[in-house]
Amino acid sequence: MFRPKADFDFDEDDVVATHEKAHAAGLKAVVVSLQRGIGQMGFTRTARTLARLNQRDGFDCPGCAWPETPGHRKYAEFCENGAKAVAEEATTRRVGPEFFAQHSIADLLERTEYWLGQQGRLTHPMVLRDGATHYQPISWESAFTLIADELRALDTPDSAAFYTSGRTSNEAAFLYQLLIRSFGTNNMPDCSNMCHESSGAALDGSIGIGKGSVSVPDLEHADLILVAGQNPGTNHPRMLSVLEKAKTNGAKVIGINPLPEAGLLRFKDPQKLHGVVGHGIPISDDLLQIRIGGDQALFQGLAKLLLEAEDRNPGTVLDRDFIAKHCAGFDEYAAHIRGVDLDTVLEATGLTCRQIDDTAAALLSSKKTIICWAMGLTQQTHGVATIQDATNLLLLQGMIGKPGAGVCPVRGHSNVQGDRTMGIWEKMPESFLAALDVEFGITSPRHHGYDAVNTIRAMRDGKVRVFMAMGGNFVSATPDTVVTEAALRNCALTVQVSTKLNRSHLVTGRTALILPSLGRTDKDMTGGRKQAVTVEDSMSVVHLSRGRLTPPGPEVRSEVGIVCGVARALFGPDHSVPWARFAADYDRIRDSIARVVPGFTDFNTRVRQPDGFVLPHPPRDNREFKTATGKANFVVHDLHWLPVPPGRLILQTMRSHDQYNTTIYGLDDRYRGVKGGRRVVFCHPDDIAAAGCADGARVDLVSEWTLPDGSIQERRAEDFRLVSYPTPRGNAAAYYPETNPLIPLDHTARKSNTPVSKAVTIRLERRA
Ligand SMILES: Nc1nc2c(c(=O)[nH]1)N[C@H]1C(S)=C(S)[C@@H](COP(=O)(O)OP(=O)(O)OC[C@H]3O[C@@H](n4cnc5c(=O)[nH]c(N)nc54)[C@H](O)[C@@H]3O)O[C@H]1N2
Ligand SMILES: Nc1nc2c(c(=O)[nH]1)N[C@H]1C(S)=C(S)[C@@H](COP(=O)(O)OP(=O)(O)OC[C@H]3O[C@@H](n4cnc5c(=O)[nH]c(N)nc54)[C@H](O)[C@@H]3O)O[C@H]1N2
Ligand SMILES: [Mo]
Repeated sequence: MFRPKADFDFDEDDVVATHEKAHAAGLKAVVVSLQRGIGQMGFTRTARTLARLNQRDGFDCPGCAWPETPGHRKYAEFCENGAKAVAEEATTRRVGPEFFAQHSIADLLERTEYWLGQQGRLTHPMVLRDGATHYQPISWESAFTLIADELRALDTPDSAAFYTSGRTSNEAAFLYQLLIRSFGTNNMPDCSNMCHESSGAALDGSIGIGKGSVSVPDLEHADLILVAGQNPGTNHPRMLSVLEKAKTNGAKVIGINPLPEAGLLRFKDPQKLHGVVGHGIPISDDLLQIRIGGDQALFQGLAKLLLEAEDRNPGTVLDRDFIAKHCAGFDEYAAHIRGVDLDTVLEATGLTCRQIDDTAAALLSSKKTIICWAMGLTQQTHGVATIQDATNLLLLQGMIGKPGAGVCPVRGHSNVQGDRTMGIWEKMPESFLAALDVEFGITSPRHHGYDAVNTIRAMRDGKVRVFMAMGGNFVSATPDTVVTEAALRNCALTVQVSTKLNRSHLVTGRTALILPSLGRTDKDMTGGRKQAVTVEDSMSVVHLSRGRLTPPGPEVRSEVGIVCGVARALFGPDHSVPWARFAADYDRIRDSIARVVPGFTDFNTRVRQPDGFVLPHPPRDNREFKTATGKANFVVHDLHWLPVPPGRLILQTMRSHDQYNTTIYGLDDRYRGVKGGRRVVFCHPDDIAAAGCADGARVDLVSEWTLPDGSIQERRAEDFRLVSYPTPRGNAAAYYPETNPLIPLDHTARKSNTPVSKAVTIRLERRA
């Protein structure tokens, strides 16, 4: 049985790269799920909790935003990593006042994120006063007053910033943005800024809505699915069952990834017998091991091959009707694509002519194509352009707004998409703000606020003095750790609404608060009655989520309760927003959402239908495109790719199989054959040799960033083990958050301002 080690500090000498071949899921995944559960919460609670995961009357899995298959929920629709996410939250370990009395901030700053997360659930509101060495308990009322006093003391509301991580429910998110806008700012950095912002920006410009256009049945009935820049075996394991079903129905799946990720190779569905025995079924028909940053070139190259095929056999390739009726900008785009040089495409992608021809052939013979993607595409300098070029490719064949075809950005956090729908965005459109003002008699500020990167700049420059976070781990999730830590320490007050301890509780403003909140699995009795919340998945399905477990302690409050508490202290009892009524009954929040947010009419009734309801998506529903041209836009982009400077590598920072973002579950990465440590860097054997090193040697990673004046700025992350790995030459990979100190704050994607976490220029330095 799983026994947590008494001491979680590990020695990097213990790291073993087994290089064993792996397939995703299978029996081992079931065993690991149960072990993690039992280790954290005992047998009965494990069985009860896992049985409620993603069921109609249960709670939404806090793991990822992958949807449930409508009408087909199995008894145990969970995956190994969903079970780990639940075990983290449903743990019976506790972090209360005694813990904080025992551990000073200085002591806790020495611990790893892994150790911090393993200590258990936060149970009491705590305050770190100016100059204090330890957190001390504080009452809820005093905490709310402290926040209100600091906010009122600011010169302008724009000196405060309010972060949101993507687990926050629709109800809490809606009230949170209402609090922030009532206070007078749009400074709403969120995890989406670091995640799918590039997808939102790209799709908004191309098809007039920043969300994906496909459903689970679409995937199941597609002819061709491209999975680009995504590691579903680890990060969206339930997607594999859908891909398997699609394959059974005859679909071809092509993985596009620098790494041969296990989930893209073979998959054993643990919920089926053949999944538990044998070697699993192959998922990808082809795996294109592309160079980091080469995807835009691939999509442009494929478009060129389609245009040439159309020239050879006019009327057989392009969907001329669709283009004429629904698209703008085709001629300009076609002219641009004809000028694309295929040799450049080969160099940028590192792929062979044969691979690109075969992929073009797959597109030519498909009547229903879907492109799925995640962070490998979004966290690139040219992420927005890459995604628009993927969309252009689909538009050529009319692959949007018909069954089995479309765009599929695969979201991260379980309600990150819903938080945006609810108004968590530093630049919500006028229509939303106007409706909010009418509903509540407030005047929302109209000037745009700070996103995540701009919030860090503003804190660094002393412009933001109060920082509040609704969940997440801002200091570890953001780039340029040294700069970000200094920026946070520059604040007068930092407030963290959290379920678990993390580094953001330790790198603080002059005064700091920890406000313990309920998670998805906990029973929510706010206002003395059983409350349910709602979430929106990656495919725009909104459904209810009800936690069943006894909360970690009587002091722990819901996020809704906490927002309403801050609001009462800040605005007094006579505010035009009925905060107390909202806290007493979440149905009343949903009534207001129904009047403010498009698509939520009859919210309370429709969300109680068995599978919830699907939000409108004009391109998917009626091929209606609410862009400036009123059409789906072919957007022309110059080709960008990432030549590797001599003696340097392009580093991508990614997740292991044993983490949830900054929450570290364990030190193994089973599917990539790494055991016992996280400070590893995966490199091509020839690059290891070229650096004069051997597999297993210890190196420092030094990133190089060219400043506007041409000088080079260096950043350093020390002591990583080299792991010889099948990544393209010149490309390397290592885990986040350990590598965030290497990413310059200014290294962001054009248009979306997303940190470029997947392409950092580094060199390896041998350690003595
Ligand atoms: N268990 C678990 N589940 C999670 C999370 C977690 O941490 N743990 N996080 C959640 C969140 S918030 C998110 S956003 C998602 C993230 O889900 P993913 O996007 O799958 O996460 P990453 O680990 O960042 O993986 C990026 C993938 O892109 C590939 N890649 C890197 N650069 C490139 C490139 O230039 N081109 C191409 N084609 N591929 C590239 C990498 O090799 C890797 O396979 O998962 C969500 N689900
Ligand atoms: N280098 C690099 N950096 C990255 C990425 C990358 O690929 N590479 N990925 C980026 C991406 S895609 C994302 S989404 C961000 C993630 O950024 P965040 O969302 O900020 O980070 P998480 O690690 O998911 O946050 C974990 C913390 O959330 C709190 N928490 C968990 N559940 C709840 C809840 O229900 N309520 C409340 N109030 N708190 C809760 C717990 O205290 C836990 O410690 O990181 C980004 N940073
Ligand atoms: Mo994410």
